[in-house]
Amino acid sequence: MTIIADSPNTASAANVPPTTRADLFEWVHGVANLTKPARIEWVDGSLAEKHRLIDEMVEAGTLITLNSELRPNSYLARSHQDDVARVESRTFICSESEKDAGPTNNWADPDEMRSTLSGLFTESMRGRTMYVIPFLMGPVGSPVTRVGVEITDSPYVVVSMGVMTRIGRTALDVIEEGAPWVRALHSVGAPLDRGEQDVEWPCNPTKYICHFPETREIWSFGSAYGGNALLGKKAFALRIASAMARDEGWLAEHMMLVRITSPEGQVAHIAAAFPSACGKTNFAMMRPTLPGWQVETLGDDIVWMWVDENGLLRAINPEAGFFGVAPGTSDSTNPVAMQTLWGNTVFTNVALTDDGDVWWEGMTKEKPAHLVDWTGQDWTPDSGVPAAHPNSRFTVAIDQCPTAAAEWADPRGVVVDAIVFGGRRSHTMPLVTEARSWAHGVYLGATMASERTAAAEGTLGELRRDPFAMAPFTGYNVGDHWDHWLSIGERLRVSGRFPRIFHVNWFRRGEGGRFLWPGFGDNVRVVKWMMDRLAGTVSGIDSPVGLLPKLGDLELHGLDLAADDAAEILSVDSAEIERDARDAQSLLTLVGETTPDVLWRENSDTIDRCREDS
Ligand code: GTP
Ligand code: SPV
Ligand code: MN
Repeated sequence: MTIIADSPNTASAANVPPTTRADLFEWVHGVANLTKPARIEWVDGSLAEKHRLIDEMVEAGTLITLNSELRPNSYLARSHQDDVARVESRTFICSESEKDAGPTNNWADPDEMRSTLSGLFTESMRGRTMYVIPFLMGPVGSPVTRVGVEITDSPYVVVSMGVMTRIGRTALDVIEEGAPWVRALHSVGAPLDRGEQDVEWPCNPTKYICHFPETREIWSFGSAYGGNALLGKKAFALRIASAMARDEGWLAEHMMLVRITSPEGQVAHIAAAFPSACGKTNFAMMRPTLPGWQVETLGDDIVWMWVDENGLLRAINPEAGFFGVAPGTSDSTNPVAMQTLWGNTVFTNVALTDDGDVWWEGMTKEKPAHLVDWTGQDWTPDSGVPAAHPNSRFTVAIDQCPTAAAEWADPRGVVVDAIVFGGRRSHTMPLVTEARSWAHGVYLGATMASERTAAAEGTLGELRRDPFAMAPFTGYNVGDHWDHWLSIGERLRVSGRFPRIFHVNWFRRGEGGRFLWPGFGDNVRVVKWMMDRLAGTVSGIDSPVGLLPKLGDLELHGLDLAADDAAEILSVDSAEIERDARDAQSLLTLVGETTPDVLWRENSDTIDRCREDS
């Protein structure tokens, strides 16, 4: 780490920053002049630097050191109670024209927002260190790899960015070579006066997460949590990158990425888009219950895809770590995650056990008799509140994942064989269905819906349309995003190798609200059907939502699933699908003239099929 100066105003010629890029140097200096930090540090990504920052955070009470015998080199952070998830209502797309943001984003005039933000950022880093983090999204040498620089006044963000992305010299070298870079400015918005005692989780009740797609800029104020603050993630790798991808002809999507190998050696790469807290990490780390099947992990949250010179859809994971949902993770649901978390992990908002380890709802069948909950209060099973926040998370490097594919960082990426959409739907959508064509698949993605989770503010369980699981993440007009997917389809005609598109629903419920499908490792049974479809060894049954598996083609052997439940979960009720298709029309109408005609046609075809069916 290079420490430039105690104060930006005393920066001397001897303390030159580690860059020759005038635009970078000037930006850093301009931000320092605005935010007035006590000092500036250029982050180099070294282990020594990480340990120093961690030690400082332990000293400040931001991190609690876990029992090193149980969880080596691991820490617990407790956030402010009002800073626990992404804040979609405070997230803005500040494109020049409101139409470019589209009706599903919060738009704000870029000039007005710049002036609001300039006010908020004025002296916002007073008394704090301003860290400059060069970071790379994607492996060096990939055609879609992009670089950014995050400025932040939060050491928690620096350490987290170091796990989630490639920070420091590697990224700076790419900038030095002349690559364009994304400006990502972050402040917790909690200036410290001289002698003032800092709090454990500084933040500000006023929050703004702002994106300027034309100038490829991010300004984030007031939150230190997850996607609000780790700007390489949702802000860059999805909102800004999706706008870049539209302009440059590729795709930036909210997806996990895996390689599947069957016992017979059939290999496929699957990319799946599920909304937040709807099963991407669990799919990415699946331990299959069917013997001989293998799932290797390439990514769990974000995928960047492009059509290569041979007309094949290739994909990389631009991240280098997992920021995964803790609750529900256990040795039975996700043993691979439990192994990944053996050490070197930062946990945020989970509970602390009496022996200095972590716990969250669903980790063990039996609840511990005593814990300290995520708010720092004593907790017992009678407390009547969750011990871990429902959106509590772990931050850990991909290299710790025992099932990480060797190619997870291959700049050439992998060829995508299947794309899967899915959401949390208590009813209506079957366990799995296959799209009839690329256009029908784009329609399924565009109209997908899911019940709200704790990953963002909002009413839990409320059904909302979440096109491509990108509702909070598309940095431009959602209708143009649909059109872009259709145009990618046109380009795949060169090879004719269209990934098959599926829609899944692990979350259908039966009487009493119980899940009909066991999920997790048993989802491999659905994957097997997809692989059989790719190999052409099974046919599907036509239905209004697409092709369904024949009951006999879904491997249910060894599963404790009542015959009625199996039939129900694979069934489609035309009346329900028709109601859903009509409901989806309000989104197509809202998006208005930007909605591609093809999607209206797919919608009316769906309704026609429902009519024929009933
Ligand atoms: P983000 O990180 O917010 O984007 O979430 P994600 O899509 O990666 O979701 P994740 O895999 O972390 O799962 C979220 C919650 O759903 C966890 O509590 C899981 O235990 C639960 N879950 C995941 N897969 C399944 C499944 O197949 N069946 C059931 N019933 N629950 C699941
Ligand atoms: C999500 O909400 O989809 C996440 C967590 O992956 S966050 O990084 O906070 O966006
Ligand atoms: Mn996510």
